[in-house]
Amino acid sequence: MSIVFYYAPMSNASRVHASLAELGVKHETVQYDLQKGEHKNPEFLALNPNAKVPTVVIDGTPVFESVAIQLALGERYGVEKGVWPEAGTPERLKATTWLVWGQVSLMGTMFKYISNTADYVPAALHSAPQAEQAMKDIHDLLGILEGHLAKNAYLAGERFTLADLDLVGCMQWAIYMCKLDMAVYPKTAAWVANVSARPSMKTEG
Ligand SMILES: N[C@@H](CCC(=O)N[C@@H](CS)C(=O)NCC(=O)O)C(=O)O
Repeated sequence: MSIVFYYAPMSNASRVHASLAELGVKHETVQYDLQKGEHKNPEFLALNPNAKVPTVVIDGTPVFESVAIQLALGERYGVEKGVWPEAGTPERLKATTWLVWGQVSLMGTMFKYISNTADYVPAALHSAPQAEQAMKDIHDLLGILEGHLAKNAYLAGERFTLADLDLVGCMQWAIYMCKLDMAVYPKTAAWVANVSARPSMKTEG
C-alpha cells in the first residue's frame, strides 16, 4: 500500500493533509510552489492534466479532485479508523451527501461571491449584482446547514466524519473571505469551532 501526496501549503490540499493526519496514514509528500509554477512539470501533468493540487497517487493510480480523494481515503482507511461510515449504512449516504453538498453547492456559491469581490481578481471582472445574488444564496445555504446542525451534532449524524473535516476546512477560509457574521448561525459556528480544535486540523502540509 503506497500513497504519494502532491500538495502546496495553504491550498485546497490542506483538507486532504488534515484527512491523512486524522487517519494516521503513512505517505510520501511532494511539495510544489504554485507561484513558481513548479507543478507544471511533465511528470505531474501525466498524473493530473489539470495541474492542480491536491493530487494523490494510491498504489500507482492518480486521484485528483479533493472530494474524490476524501472519498477514496474514507473508504480505504476511514471505516477502520471510525471516521467514515461503513458502506451500506444511512450514515455513509449522509456523509457522502454532505461532503458533496459542501463542495458543490456551498463552496461553489461562496466561490462565486469571492470571485466577484476579492482583491486578487481584477476589479473589471467584478459584478456587484452577481456578488449580491451570491451572498443571498450563501445565506440560504447557511440556513440549511444551520437547520441540519440544530438536529445533528455532525453532518452524518452523531459521529464526526471526514465530511465534517472537509467542510470545516473550507468554511474557515470562506468565513474570512466572505466576511460572514457567524453569530447569526450559532450551531454552525459551534460546529466549526469544535471540528477546528481537532489536532489533525492544526497540521499544515
Ligand atoms: N476542484 C479542485 C480544485 C483544485 C485547485 O484549484 N487547486 C489549486 C490550489 S488551491 C491549484 O492547484 N492551482 C494551481 C493552478 O491553477 O495552477 C479540488 O477540489 O481539488
